[in-house]
Amino acid sequence: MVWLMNGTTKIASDVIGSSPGTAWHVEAAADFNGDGKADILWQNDNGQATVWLMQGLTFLSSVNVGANPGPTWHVKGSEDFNGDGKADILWQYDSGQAMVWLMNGTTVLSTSNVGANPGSPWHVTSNDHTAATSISSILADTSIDPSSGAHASPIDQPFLFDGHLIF
Ligand SMILES: [Ca+2]
Ligand SMILES: [Ca+2]
Repeated sequence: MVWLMNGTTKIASDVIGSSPGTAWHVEAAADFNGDGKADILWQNDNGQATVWLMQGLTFLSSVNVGANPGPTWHVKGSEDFNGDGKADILWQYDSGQAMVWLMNGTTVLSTSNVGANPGSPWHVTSNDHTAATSISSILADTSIDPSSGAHASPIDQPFLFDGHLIF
């Protein structure tokens, strides 16, 4: 369900789409296709992420995002990390490792671990700009294959987070 708000006043609400079932959880609302309108990011209990592209309260289409990384990876939020106007996806693994998938719409462009693993007691709790800033100045040193979870070759140049990626 979406409530359309004017400030803190609810001006309309509507149920959107059909229920995908209890295994699916809304994780974030962000603009994936750059049309200025929020879309909805879901994750299934089995790990699969899916985006509902939206036109206001109208459901347009449902697209699986990338390969399923498995149930040990958790979508933690969505934020435009590289400033291209399209939402990216922030993940955290059970071990504590954070990862960002840079997206072009619903297509995964690249995946990179974010910084060193702080350990399993650490949990990403928010995807707002404060959280993006809180992981600023962390070097990302490896990339990861979302299908296998295996570390791939190190990226050529480490990048710094400062709300956005700086290459
Ligand atoms: Ca959109
Ligand atoms: Ca982006």
